[in-house]
Amino acid sequence: KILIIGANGQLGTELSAALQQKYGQNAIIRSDIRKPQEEVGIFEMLNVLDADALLSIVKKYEITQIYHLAAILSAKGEENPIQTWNINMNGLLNVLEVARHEKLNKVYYPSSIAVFGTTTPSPAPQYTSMNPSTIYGISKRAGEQWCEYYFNKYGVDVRSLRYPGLISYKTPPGGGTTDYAVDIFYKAVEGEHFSCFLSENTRLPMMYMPDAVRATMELMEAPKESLSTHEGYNLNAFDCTPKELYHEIKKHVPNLEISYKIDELRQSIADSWSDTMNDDIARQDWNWNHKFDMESTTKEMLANLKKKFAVQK
Ligand code: VAH
Repeated sequence: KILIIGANGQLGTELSAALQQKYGQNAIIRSDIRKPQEEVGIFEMLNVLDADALLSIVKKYEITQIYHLAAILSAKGEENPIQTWNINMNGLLNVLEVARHEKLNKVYYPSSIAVFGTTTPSPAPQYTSMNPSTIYGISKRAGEQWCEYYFNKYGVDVRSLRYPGLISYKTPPGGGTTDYAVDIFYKAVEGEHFSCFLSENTRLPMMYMPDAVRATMELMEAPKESLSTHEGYNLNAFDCTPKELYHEIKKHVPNLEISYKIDELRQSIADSWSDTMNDDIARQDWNWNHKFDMESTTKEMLANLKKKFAVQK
């Protein structure tokens, strides 16, 4: 049985659906700190800081794998750094400890381009200098190292990916720096003006959610012997700037207008991240290959959001 912690989030929602699709609804226990809008399958309220509650869910459902997706993201995390550290770090440690003691088969831990910093070259190599500037990034880098440590010291098979900014249409993102790349599609479909909080030439790595979900499942299904690291694998698809994305969307939605209202905090965070990543190690170790680029992501997002809004009308 698989426990998903943070199942209501932007990634959690879609990863839960994909895992239920593959393993059946009764094999997946979704959990989050608040109830989801619509209940799909088995759901348990869970605050990952409550180690006892976590252990009782693991025992109740005979959990063998945990996908730990709960965290406070980059921009939001800067509002209360100590709380962000507590949730992101102690949440992970609770998961790693229960995995060790209950001898779980596998654990999944999402990392991010947020582990990179101003000393990281671009394209960011798999092994490189990392001095993250946000508490979110610091917690993700520390988390990666704890994962490597628990694998080497206790044999916990924990696996991780450094995601780019994720673009999706099912659940809005919360508190990230890359969220402009989701919001622009919503504004395009709603026929509204788009105000961008990053400057037009801010280049960031991006990925369409179906690629990110597939990468996660392929990594988790890869034979353990093929993995050369239990820190976060670099995972790359495409990179773009707000200006490039705007002009790509405009090909399909000619009347979309954009203006720029820079958010200093998120601009400084974005400027500290690498423009793009080298993901050769993921391609070598477990045959990673992205399917969506900026053009196909744009087509998919517009088509799916139009359907979503048509239904809601
Ligand atoms: C954020 N979307 O912006 C998240 C992610 C790539 C960054 O971790 O914080």
